[in-house]
Amino acid sequence: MTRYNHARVQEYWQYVWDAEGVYEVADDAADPTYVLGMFPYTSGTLHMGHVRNYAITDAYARYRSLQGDDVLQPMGWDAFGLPAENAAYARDTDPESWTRSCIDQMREELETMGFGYDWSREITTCDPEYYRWNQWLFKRFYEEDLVEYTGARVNWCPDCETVLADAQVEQPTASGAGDESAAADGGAVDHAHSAGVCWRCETPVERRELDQWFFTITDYAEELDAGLDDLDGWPDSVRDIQRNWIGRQEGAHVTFEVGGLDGESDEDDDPVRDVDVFTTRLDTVYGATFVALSPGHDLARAVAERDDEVAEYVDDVTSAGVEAGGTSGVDTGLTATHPITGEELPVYVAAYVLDDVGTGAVMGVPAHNERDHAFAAAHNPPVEQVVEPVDGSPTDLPDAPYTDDGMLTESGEYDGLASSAARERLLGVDGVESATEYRLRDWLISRQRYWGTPIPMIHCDECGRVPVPDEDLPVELPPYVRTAGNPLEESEDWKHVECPECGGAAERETDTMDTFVDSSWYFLRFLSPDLDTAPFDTDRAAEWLPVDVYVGGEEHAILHLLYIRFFTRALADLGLLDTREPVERLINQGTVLYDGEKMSSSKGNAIAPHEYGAETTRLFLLSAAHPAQDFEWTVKSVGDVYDFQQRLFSMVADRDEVAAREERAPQDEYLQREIDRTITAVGEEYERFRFHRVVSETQRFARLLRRYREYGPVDEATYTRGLRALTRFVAPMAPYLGEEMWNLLDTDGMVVEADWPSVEESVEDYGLERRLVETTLDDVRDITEVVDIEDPETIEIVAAEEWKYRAYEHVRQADPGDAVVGSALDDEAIGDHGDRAAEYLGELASRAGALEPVLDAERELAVLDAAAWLFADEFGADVEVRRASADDDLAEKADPSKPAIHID
Ligand code: ANZ
Ligand code: ZN
Repeated sequence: MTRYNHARVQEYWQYVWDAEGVYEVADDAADPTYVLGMFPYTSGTLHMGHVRNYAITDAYARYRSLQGDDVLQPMGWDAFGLPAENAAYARDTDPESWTRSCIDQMREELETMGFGYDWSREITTCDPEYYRWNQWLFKRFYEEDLVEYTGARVNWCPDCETVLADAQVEQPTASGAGDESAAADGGAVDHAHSAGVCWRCETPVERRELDQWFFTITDYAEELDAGLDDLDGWPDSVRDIQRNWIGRQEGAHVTFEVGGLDGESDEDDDPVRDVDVFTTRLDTVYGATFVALSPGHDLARAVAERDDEVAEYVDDVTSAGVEAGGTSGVDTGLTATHPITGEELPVYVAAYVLDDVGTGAVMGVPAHNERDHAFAAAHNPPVEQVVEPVDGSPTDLPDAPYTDDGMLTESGEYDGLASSAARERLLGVDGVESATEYRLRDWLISRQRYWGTPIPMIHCDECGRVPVPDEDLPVELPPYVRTAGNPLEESEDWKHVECPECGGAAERETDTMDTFVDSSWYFLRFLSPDLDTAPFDTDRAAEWLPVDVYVGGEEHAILHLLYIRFFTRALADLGLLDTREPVERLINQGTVLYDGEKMSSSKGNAIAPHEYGAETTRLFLLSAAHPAQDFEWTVKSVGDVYDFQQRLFSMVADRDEVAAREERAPQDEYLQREIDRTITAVGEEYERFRFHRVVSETQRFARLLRRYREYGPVDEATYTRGLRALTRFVAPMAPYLGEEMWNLLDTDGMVVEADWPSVEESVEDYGLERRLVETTLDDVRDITEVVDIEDPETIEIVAAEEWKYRAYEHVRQADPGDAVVGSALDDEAIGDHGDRAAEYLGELASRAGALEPVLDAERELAVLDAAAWLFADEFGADVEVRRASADDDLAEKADPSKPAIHID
């Protein structure tokens, strides 16, 4: 047997692919297909998760390319980020050198794996030519009011010494932080309003009040939510996670008139103010016994101006002296008039009310809400029940709130109404307006770190915040200085500039952008990577977008995948794009496990992608499971895949030793059909990303080819057609093997440039055909066993009489309730068979709903005929295939798709 050694051929093929530029795609491609794997963070080594991600992407890209598409599959580097800074600090180097060396190593590893990237489009986010466009886009967003600079109570990681976005604050996990991606899938599923840990280092997050830069993603909350309904090509799980994160809430704004402000302050000449609260439980409005404001609420700040107690409390909360979400609060002494009952309610400032949720104010209903109840228990407001269980069952009030819907009580004219009906009716009342709020909050993008894109703003005492003029972009990072804080703060030369407006002394913004900004539009840069007048070419984007298939890990369900949807819309509104959704089809790959745990370097159970050979590894990763499934790495299965590669190779390599014959034989028909069937099946599996099924189809087909060859001399044309198809089945997953096999088959050109094999005769019903042969073989096996015939001499396979197929279709296609037996008997071809027909029809009618489709009479006989050699081969007997006739004693036993069998 001739051995295949991919380590020995891979460099050759890489060289040829490269020399011929086979993966480079023209900008103006006729049939553009954009297949993209999430570009890697530049950690330095490729881990198994990467390889799985890119093996999936590459297999599909190569398959589409065989199908004739012009496939763009680019690769680049998500090169900014804190880990590089930490590594540089620890190793006494600088983040740039560190990152560049990581990139070189990872690029080489990717090339070894044989992925077909268009390297002419490589991009690196830490290149000034790239991040310049982050700055340019920031400025366009700024002009469109999509940027806000505001003081905020923010999440601060004391260990990373930076602010974190909400989505980067997680609930602590048991396992501890791992590498970048391992940490990211801890599941930032809920908004972390209070206690939480840093997604990267799991240090408990603190709250700080800082001036920060935000992208106002909330402007798009409604659209981002609604758009999910149309993303049919995305996994439901990701859509659900996003929907939950955006958190659309239907409810109402209720307006309370707050008095008691008059005369106390000169600045406050407005004696009453309207305060809107947001509620999802308007039905409980009669039970409101207080109003609570968030510490950041305008009115709370106004009161703090003149009330020391309130001022102190607000101060404590913002400086993290008071835990958010607790029951702390302070009475403002103000009163709010209930818009319906006219009652005067106390007004508190309370930490459990969040600044940026709803209106930043709530009506407190202690009887029906947990947080309000807890707050009321610690302060004075009474608990007044206004909803009771419909079935009259008791509640724990006033000790515990009753939070379910029910029937209204103590609610004036609304008594007796169900909660849901009351919510609708109350919307008509003065002071109440229906409202939709979103839990999503604005995207905090500033980071007090070095290794990111400098925010292109200048702070001037005279002019305020002034954008850096476009012609001065990029604002490049100054040389790195090793310091515990933010190196940009230490770069005096860099920091001090002239104000672009007044020419006076001013200072640069020293915050850099969240690196998720870099990855929010990188897929566009690949389309025109060298363009120096704009971030991307708008016309080209119109050709190539949306991305046809995007492959990556589910840990990005919120952050990255929400940000690219936001960016795409913002860019469309800037007139730069004409599409509003970036990705048509999303594939989330599952996790590679080892001993039941996620394989990762931080767990010490990682296997290097090359340990078992690059190509064997990628083929194994694809064959082991559906892309979305987690699966266990087992050495034995890797070995099986290696053997599979060897078998395929030797079938082609040893082809000359196969004996050929001139005249056609029945098994040639069978093989022709099976080639057509397998081409169809494999194509469907590729299209559905079921690479594990591609592998099993390919294995099955290879077995058949070997059997055909061993059965006797082959028909050379048919056999070669089989081998050529086989090669193309496997080439998208094992590209080196594919090229070697193609080459040995004396085929012109390379398999990467070949066409997908064509089907000679349509095989719509290939599933039925295969099943017929399989079940008939099984039946013969059963019979030989039961009757204990060791060496059968003859096997008769007898297909049913033709009228039975007619009867079968009659019943199968009848509507339920039809008198099908009678009407079928009216058909002479059936009716002529008298009692036998009536009896058969009755039997069919009794299981009418369960009748599977079957082949027609002629097709069934042809399929069995062509498969006869398989029976002869397996049982060493003469095989006769024929149609039953009426006087046949086997006729009674033969039904459509269930031939009668007689063995001697
Ligand atoms: C009155 C009420 C009565 C509420 C009741 C609930 C139950 P959920 O509950 O998560 O769907 N809310 C509104 N704005 C808030 C803010 N800025 N900070 C904290 N809480 C706020 O969210 C909706 C509820 O959250 C709202 O409905 C409001 O309390 C509270 F029996 O209003 B509800
Ligand atoms: Zn100025």
